Amino acid sequence: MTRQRLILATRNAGKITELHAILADAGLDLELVGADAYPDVPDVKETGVTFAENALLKAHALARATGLPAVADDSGLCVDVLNGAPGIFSARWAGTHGDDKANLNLLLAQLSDIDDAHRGAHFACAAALALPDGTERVVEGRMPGTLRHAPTGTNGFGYDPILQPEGHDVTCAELTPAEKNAISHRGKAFRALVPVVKELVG
Ligand code: ITT
Repeated sequence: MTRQRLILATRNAGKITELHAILADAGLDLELVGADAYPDVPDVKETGVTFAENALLKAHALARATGLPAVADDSGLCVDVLNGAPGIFSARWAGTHGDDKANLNLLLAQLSDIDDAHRGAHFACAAALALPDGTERVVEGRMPGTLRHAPTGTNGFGYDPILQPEGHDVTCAELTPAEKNAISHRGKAFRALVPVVKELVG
C-alpha cells in the first residue's frame, strides 16, 4: 500500500531537516515531501500580519495546488526591547529574504547598547495543517531566551547563534539538532500538530 503523502510547505533546508526529524519521531507513517518536489507551485506571498496567518496561507496554497494535505510553519524571533520585532519580518530583516548573516548582524548592531538585563527574546512558531477541501488547523510554540552580544556555534540556522535558550548556558547553534528540537518553538508547535495530523490525515 502506498503511504499517504504529506507536503511540508517550506523551501528552507534547515527547517525541512528539523520538521522531518520531529514528525518522524512522532511515529507518523506518512511520506513527508518538501515543497521542492513541486517546483511548479509558486511561492505564496506572506501577506499575513501574524505567524498563524502566514502559516495558514502557505499550507492552503500548497494543499490547493497539489491536492494533498500540507503542513507549513511561519516562525521568527521576537525581541522584547524591539516590541516583538523582527517577528514576522525575521527572514528579511536586513532587506534580502533568507540572508541569515545580514539579518543577524543588523539585529546585533541595533542592540549593541542594550545590556544583558534587557536582552530577552523568544523564537515563535505557528504550525498549520491544511487539507485540499479547505479544512485548517493551526497551533503555536515558543522558545524563550536571551540574546548574546556576538554569535557562537555553527549548528542550526538563522538567529540560532545569538539566542541562548532559558535554562541553558549555550546558544541554539551549540545544541545538537535533537537537543534543539526537544525545546524549540518549532518542536513544540509541530508536536502539538501531530495529534491533529493523525486525526485528519491518518
Ligand atoms: P519558508 O517560508 O520557506 O518556510 P523562511 O526561512 O522564509 O522559509 P519564515 O518565513 O518562517 O521561514 O522565516 C523564519 C525566519 O525566522 C528564518 O529565516 C530565521 O531568520 C528566523 N528563524 C525561525 N526559526 C528559527 C530557528 O529555529 N532558528 C533560527 N532562526 C529562526
